[in-house]
Amino acid sequence: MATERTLVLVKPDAMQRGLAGTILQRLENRGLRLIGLKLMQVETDLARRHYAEHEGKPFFAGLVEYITSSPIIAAVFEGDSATGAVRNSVGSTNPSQAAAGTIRGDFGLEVGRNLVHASDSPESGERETALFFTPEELVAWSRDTDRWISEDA
Ligand code: D4T
Repeated sequence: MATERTLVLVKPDAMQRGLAGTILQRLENRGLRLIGLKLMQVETDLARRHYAEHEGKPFFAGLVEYITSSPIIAAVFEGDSATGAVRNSVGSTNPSQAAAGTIRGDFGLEVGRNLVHASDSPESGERETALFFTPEELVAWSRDTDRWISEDA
């Protein structure tokens, strides 16, 4: 299995609702390794670049307004097949259709308040990580528990 990096954003609604710890804990509990973490206010320019693929869509302006409306936490998780694992834990884009047991399925109701962002491919994970973190802000480390999480560690 390939080690991947994936960017997670704890969005403004999750921050306002005090769900940041719960969301990060769920991902940490899976065995993914946290290698970058910051609390930040996203400015409009960064929001537009992060969501560039959605420019021109009817929900784009609302999306930029939402992600810049309150501080967020940006996190980078690393692990075997991290992208798919995080997406599965996050659940479907629209929380009303997300499976119970996922973050969106357990805590959300609407697509415009879907609590968390997760990179949709390893390539997006690299691109988005570089938008939110400098290389110096990422920490390479190993854990004593890694061999209990991955056969290859
Ligand atoms: P993000 O990027 O926030 O992790 O969400 P997803 O990867 O699950 O979904 P996405 O890229 O298709 O959508 C990005 C973002 O736009 C919002 N959105 C999306 C919306 O407000 N209305 C819509 O109709 C769609 C498709 C929600 C997530």
